Amino acid sequence: MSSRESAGFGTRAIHAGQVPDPSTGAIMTPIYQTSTYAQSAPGQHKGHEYSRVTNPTRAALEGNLASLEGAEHAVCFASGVAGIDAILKGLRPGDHIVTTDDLYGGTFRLFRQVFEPFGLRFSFVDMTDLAAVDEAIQPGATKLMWIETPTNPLMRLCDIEALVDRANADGIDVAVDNTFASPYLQQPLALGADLVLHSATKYLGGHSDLIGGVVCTSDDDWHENLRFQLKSSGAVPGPMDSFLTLRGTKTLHLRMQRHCENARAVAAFLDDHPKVADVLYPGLPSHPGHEIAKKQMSDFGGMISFSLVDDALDKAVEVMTHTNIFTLAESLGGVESLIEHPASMTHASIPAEERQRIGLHDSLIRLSVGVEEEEDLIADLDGALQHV
Ligand code: P1T
Repeated sequence: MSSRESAGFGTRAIHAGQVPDPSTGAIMTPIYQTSTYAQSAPGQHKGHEYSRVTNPTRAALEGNLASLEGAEHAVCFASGVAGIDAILKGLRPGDHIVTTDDLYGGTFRLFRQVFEPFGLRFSFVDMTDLAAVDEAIQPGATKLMWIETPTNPLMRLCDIEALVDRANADGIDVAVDNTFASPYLQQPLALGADLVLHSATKYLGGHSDLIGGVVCTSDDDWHENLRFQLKSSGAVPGPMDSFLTLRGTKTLHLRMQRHCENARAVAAFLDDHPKVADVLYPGLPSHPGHEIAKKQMSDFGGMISFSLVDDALDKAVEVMTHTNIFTLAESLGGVESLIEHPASMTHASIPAEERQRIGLHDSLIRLSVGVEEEEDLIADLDGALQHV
């Protein structure tokens, strides 16, 4: 390992996977905007044949992200859901998956509406409840545990180490969607997980200007399978998006520090506000997952969900339509603060009765706290809360 690759997180964020361009010395990895590569004779090339299979800009990004997750391999996809899709295609009809019942709506839709009809079987359980996980496991049939932590949007904390222990006892592989935490705050592979998935659209890219995904693993069989899926199904990120993600990760450590600081202040403000009922933020000592968060995360992240004392949809809409800095929009993890309504936006594909069952109320508001000035964010929310 070169010293760059064994260096601290912030140094690897900037350098891992990258060398100055050998032909020009360009510091930034070029955007290799090409579909194919000249061969001097059939099969004789400089490492790349066709950009669905490999591309130098994407390869640099994969080297960078593997380093940040402490993985042997990273495989980049055109979106987060394309990465999830590739993992599930490594399973076979009849295989059973145990997953969280609170998870990104698009993941739920992919599981329920795409893979169930192809014969995969899912149990959606509250993974903060180890007894419920235990009960859901079907020895021999359960092949994968799919963990999201913190969960989207209820901010539940699943104990990765405890779940890995339970999975290992039955030879079940464990995948962790690490999108909300980012590799800066949480390293699931070091806790025993087999696969880590990111929507690179979020904190990795960090600037709300791309859609991307990545799966990191140190398991050679999974790596081979993921490469096969990428090559065969073709959900590849383009060179421009790979470049933008690579540029984003250079400041990941700095941005995450500020996201955490700002979210801590916003959560404390909301927690004290007379019109706010529940504040779901793992950094609050009152959060039921606070101790688990302290154990497996180095800080508590930039995501907060909250509900109002007056638990009515129209009141939540008043808040969401009266912020000036927080923009009403789906997605998260960018430098700018966003506010959104999970029930009608990011989680609308989860049936209403299922949302009610897991406690995803229609009045729930989700914040992605950006890296603006803390006092401006608090003043913005304070002003919006005066409308209810
Ligand atoms: O949007 P895409 O890059 O395909 O990533 C999907 C995805 C996967 N996992 C988690 C935890 C996610 O939050 C997402 C995407 N989420 C949103 C768009 C959102 O606003 O929650």
